[in-house]
Amino acid sequence: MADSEAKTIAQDEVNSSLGERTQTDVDPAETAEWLSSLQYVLQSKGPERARFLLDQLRDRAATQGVQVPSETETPYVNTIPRKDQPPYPGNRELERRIKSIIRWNAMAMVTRGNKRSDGIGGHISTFASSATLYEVAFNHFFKGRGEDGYSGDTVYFQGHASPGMYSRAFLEGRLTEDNLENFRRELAEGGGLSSYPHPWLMPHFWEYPTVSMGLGPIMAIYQARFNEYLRDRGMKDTSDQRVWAFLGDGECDEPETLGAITLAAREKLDNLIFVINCNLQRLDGPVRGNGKIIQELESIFRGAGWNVIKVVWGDDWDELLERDTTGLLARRMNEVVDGQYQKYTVMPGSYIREHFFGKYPELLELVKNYSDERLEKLRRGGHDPEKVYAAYHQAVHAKNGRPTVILAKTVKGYGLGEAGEGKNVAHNQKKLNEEELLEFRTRFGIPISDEEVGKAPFYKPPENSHEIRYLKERRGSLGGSVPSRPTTHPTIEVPTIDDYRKYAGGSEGKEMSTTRAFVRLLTALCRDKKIGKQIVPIVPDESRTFGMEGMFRQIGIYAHAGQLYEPVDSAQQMYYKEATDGQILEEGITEAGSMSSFNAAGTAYSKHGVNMIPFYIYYSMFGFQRIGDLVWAAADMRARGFLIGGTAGRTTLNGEGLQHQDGHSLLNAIAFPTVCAYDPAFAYEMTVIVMDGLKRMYQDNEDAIYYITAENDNYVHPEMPEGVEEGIIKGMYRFQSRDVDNSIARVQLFGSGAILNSALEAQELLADKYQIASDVWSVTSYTQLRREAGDCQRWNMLHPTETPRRSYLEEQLDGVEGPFISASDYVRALGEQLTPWIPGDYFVLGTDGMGRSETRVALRRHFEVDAASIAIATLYRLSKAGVVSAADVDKAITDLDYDREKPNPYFA
Ligand SMILES: Cc1ncc(C[n+]2csc(CCOP(=O)(O)OP(=O)(O)O)c2C)c(N)n1
Ligand SMILES: [Mg+2]
Repeated sequence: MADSEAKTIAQDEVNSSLGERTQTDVDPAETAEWLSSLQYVLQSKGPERARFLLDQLRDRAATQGVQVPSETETPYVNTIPRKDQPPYPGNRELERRIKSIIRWNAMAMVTRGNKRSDGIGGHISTFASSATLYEVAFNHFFKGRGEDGYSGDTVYFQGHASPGMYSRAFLEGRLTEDNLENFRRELAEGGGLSSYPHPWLMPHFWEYPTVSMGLGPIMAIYQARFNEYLRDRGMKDTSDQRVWAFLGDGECDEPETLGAITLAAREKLDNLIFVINCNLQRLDGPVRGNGKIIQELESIFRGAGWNVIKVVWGDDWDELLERDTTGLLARRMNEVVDGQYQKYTVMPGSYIREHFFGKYPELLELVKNYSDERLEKLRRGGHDPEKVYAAYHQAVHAKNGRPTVILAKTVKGYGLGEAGEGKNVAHNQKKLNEEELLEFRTRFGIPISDEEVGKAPFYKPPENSHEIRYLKERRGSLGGSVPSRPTTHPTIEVPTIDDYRKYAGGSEGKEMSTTRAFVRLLTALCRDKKIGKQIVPIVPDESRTFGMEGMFRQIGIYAHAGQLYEPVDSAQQMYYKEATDGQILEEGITEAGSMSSFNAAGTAYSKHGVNMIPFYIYYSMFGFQRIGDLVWAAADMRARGFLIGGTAGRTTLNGEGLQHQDGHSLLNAIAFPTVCAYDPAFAYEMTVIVMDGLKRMYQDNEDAIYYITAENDNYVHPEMPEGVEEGIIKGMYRFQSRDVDNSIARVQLFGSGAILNSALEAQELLADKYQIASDVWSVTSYTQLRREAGDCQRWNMLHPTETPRRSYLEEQLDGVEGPFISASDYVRALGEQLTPWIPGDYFVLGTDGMGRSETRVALRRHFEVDAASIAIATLYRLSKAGVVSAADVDKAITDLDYDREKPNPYFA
């Protein structure tokens, strides 16, 4: 190699790859020698060998104490050089025309919607920035469901790019003009289109909801892992099914977006591709005005072990980069911060010449033959189909055991010109005026006349046009339209309660918890011949808390790699067994990750045509409260399965204190329409509820999620009384009556979960000490009772002349006299839901207030849900009814040694 050439390389290397980190070269000749050796190896042996040698050098230097920080950031240029780009397989011109029409209709649907009814909202700028990213994927990569209906890729679309997806579906003939017209008007005649991806609202179309920022990416990771799980366990061959997540650069600030990326690398998920639309803007302004989001994300993902493909510059920059032999242009690219790049997009070419190239005379020289107009048109990589194609191609062929992230630089509001391109207001731009429409139309060559354009009409080429034929042919050859979701799917036959009578019995005098009862049942279900294999136990590092460690050995913990070590407890029966076909998803300490697994498993019926049955068992405090948004997404995507809130109940989990004691997850659950929430007291109640859930969700095909609290209080469980199954499922049944000779009154006591025992104790107390008879009811679900009662009431209101319907609750309490006293380990609002339907005086006790560490006995007194509290409340209500005197109540308070001046737990 000539000396001068070596020098150029040396300078190039130092300048461009080290960027600002230029150091003084104390011995240029020596540097040149090393670089020339590298050049030789590269040319004669190729890049693999060069990488090997560099690794060796770095390792040797490190062992000699030379600190060589591992570089996770590469120059601010495309990862794939022009010479390595594969040829583009499609018809570029036709694809551009199709894309332009899709852009137009996407913009038109938002504009029309907002012109017709101001404030309907929608987004134009996000899809404008990502149209190329989607279109290349639609034309060449996304695999449809295929003939069996359950093959194909899973795509998590960036939520507010949905107008683009509808617009494409319109051209594909899947949506009508009326549908587009009714974007965000879902109650309009003929049906509308949901604002964002919502399978609940468009069950034949959307598969996975995304628009709550950060949930798409984390769910995509666990979906990709679940695909591997299905394959490793021999449930389904998912090897050809990829998972794509499209997300925004601003969205990367959400902890959920990046919080699980190491899992993807650790689990070697090369079936997973993230496409991050780096338009450098979020809602209010730049994502990293003073820095560079692409570089920041590159470091993070590379450090986490992902393949990173940067698509920064369009092909018109290639020539400039190639002509710039000094590496100065790459250096300049690296110097400029995102806020400034955003400025360049809104400024004329003369400004770009002066401020970008003008920093160095050499760069000005480089573009001296470029007109200002040409400088202005230099494209960003995310708008160049060939660059995007090259990135996708590399991502799907990488197969190197790593997930891939594509960081595509784009312009927010691309093509909107004055209406918002690159402007801070772009995100909230909802409509274009006549002039802007005209400009948009002309820029993208949409065949709409000047007279018509102001109305922003939709445009669809004829069915036999090249555009429509091409687009349909492409989707046809890729296995059909994306997204799509089947509305009928296979169901399975599940075992019945009769098969599980053994688990619906009593504890034969022994004490145990409902958690223990649940784990026993789950263990048995995992062995069930009909459904055992389909069960997916999910735990976030709490198996031992719930006494589930016995399951480790029995069914194994899923680990793609198997078990590469001898577990420390291998000599024990219940050792920590990891296996490639393990069944348990032991997620570590991540409730968000675990819930994402639940969502993947809970939608396997519609995604894969395989009914998987997730049981996600967790600390109930860290459920709805912590990851409620993912549960909301689960409801939206019609996920099915069981959420088991362990260590539930504000006073039942005692020692753990304020942060752990859950007295409101059942309150939270009220708000989730598909969630059926239960608070069982006994083993048989637990079993009846689980068996009912299995039947309804997997055999009867109902969209539901069962939330069941499981508690750690040990007590004796009775045998199941005759005929209570319906009551357990519907929400209440009379558990035990106590008559008293010459009783002064009869009262109704409601109890749930462990607090049913307080009600039973109160029953004794009231009978023995105060001559009061009572019935104790086990209320397994206030919420289910209320839902049904409310539904009947609504029907009766709207059908006033017809025979009124009666709810189960009303039927049960027909002719029953109060007072009714309710107590649970949850906030009073839970029980108070029933107020309108209770046929008499109704008084609710509950655990409002902050938790604390204490014994159960002390806590139940503090929160006023123990037997004495129930007895005092009963006497108080009887005094209001004139059955006992105020003095009697006063005496009881003293006799029961009740501190009447104790602080109100509400505020304590
Ligand atoms: C959890 C959550 N918080 C806030 C929002 C409101 N929101 C919608 S889009 C958006 C900005 C998105 O920016 P970016 O991710 O960069 O996407 P872009 O539109 O630029 O492609 C925000 C804050 C949301 N949808 N979800
Ligand atoms: Mg953005």
